[in-house]
Amino acid sequence: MRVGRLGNGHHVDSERGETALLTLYDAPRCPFCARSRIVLAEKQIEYETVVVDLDARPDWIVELNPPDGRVPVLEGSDGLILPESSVINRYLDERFLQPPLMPSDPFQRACVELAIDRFNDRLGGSHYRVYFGDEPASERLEPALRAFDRELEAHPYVVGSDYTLADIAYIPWILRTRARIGIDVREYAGIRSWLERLERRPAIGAEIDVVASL
Ligand SMILES: N[C@@H](CCC(=O)N[C@@H](CS)C(=O)NCC(=O)O)C(=O)O
Repeated sequence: MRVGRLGNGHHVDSERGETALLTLYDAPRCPFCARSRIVLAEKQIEYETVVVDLDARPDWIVELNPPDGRVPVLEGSDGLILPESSVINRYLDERFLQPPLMPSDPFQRACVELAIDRFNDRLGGSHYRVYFGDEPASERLEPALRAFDRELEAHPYVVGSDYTLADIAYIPWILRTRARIGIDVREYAGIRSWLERLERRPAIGAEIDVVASL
């Protein structure tokens, strides 16, 4: 791995030391970035990482993704600039075909889109309310985890029987729940089995290492 430093002070990691066609503006602690890191790893795409300091957000990231400089952002050497983890992931899935992370059946595909669209309502919103100290976990997060657990007891992945972008959309918060919120998600049997299935994937293993290093 090559580690460099650009003139404006941000780090560049290149997985294989070759010229990268894609750059991910990234932050290790950011679960939205984790979604795109996982897809890039699943598809073994070569890319560079520019780590953005979320505590001292540089002006150039605000210019790249106005109005508030959120990460992730994917940049291509062909001029492509894409913000939004779910948009980035759909683009990567269509541009790099293997392994496919969307079902071929149109209805199943719609279900994956729905699960990703509803992430905030189903889990993300309650996760952040507890994380920011706005309410206790018992209020909405624990019921949300119980509902998620019931779904995963009914089918092995977030949508049906295959691993898709929907699993990748949820797993970063599940991996961060214990450290951020103090809930051991393995107490939920359905979530535990799902985690065990996902942990066998090197792309998820790499994200587990990121979480452990935070
Ligand atoms: N909807 C965006 C959300 C990205 C996001 O909120 N990223 C956080 C870091 S985890 C961020 O940059 N927040 C802006 C801020 O903290 O000012 C996505 O899916 O990519």
